[in-house]
Amino acid sequence: MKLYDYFRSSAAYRVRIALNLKGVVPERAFVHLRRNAQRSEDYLALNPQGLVPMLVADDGAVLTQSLAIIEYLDEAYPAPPLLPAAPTERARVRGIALEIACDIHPLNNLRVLQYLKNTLGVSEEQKDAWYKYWIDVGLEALETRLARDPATGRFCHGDAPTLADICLVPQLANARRMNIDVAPYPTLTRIEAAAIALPAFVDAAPAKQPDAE
Ligand SMILES: N[C@@H](CCC(=O)N[C@@H](CS)C(=O)NCC(=O)O)C(=O)O
Repeated sequence: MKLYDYFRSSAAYRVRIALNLKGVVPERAFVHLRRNAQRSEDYLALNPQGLVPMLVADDGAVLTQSLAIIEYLDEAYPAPPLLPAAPTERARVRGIALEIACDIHPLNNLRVLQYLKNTLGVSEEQKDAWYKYWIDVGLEALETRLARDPATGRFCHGDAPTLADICLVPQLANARRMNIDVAPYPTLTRIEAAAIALPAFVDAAPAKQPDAE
């Protein structure tokens, strides 16, 4: 199994956490996003979307999209489970994960920011304001939802880490990297503190990766 990774990618960070929780150690390849390696001919031949992460499974299957990769890992390596057993609980966890992965993260992706700046000509300040705005809109809704829902426990769902926490931790790291104040999100930061006490989360952090700069 080979993971195409980049230390600062929050989508790849999700997959690294899942691999660590499962105790699976893949071969690694590093795709330097700042140098546009994701748009090289070789990489696009494997993944026409030009995004990381990508996982090439042992049978040669090329898997893309962090959530699909994580669900593959959960099915191939069932322990510990990353989704609860009951259908409504699974849907809740997926809903939280998708809130982050579909409604926050894509708005702040490198190619979107590059388009804003290089094609639409927005200033650095306007680009940063866009970044902060969409993170705050997303985190505010997630904070409200998790704070009032009794299904929230030590983690986003109950007392064990799930797909939801796997998405939350990289998104908060991303917000912090952009100097966004996370103090208005006490439930999210409480859950983050519980998660980053676990070696699987610690070892997946951007600064700990071999390609970290
Ligand atoms: N929905 C995708 C998002 C993947 C994604 O946006 N990856 C970013 C890094 S976090 C990327 O490769 N960006 C390269 C670019 O924008 O050119 C997933 O969950 O895997």
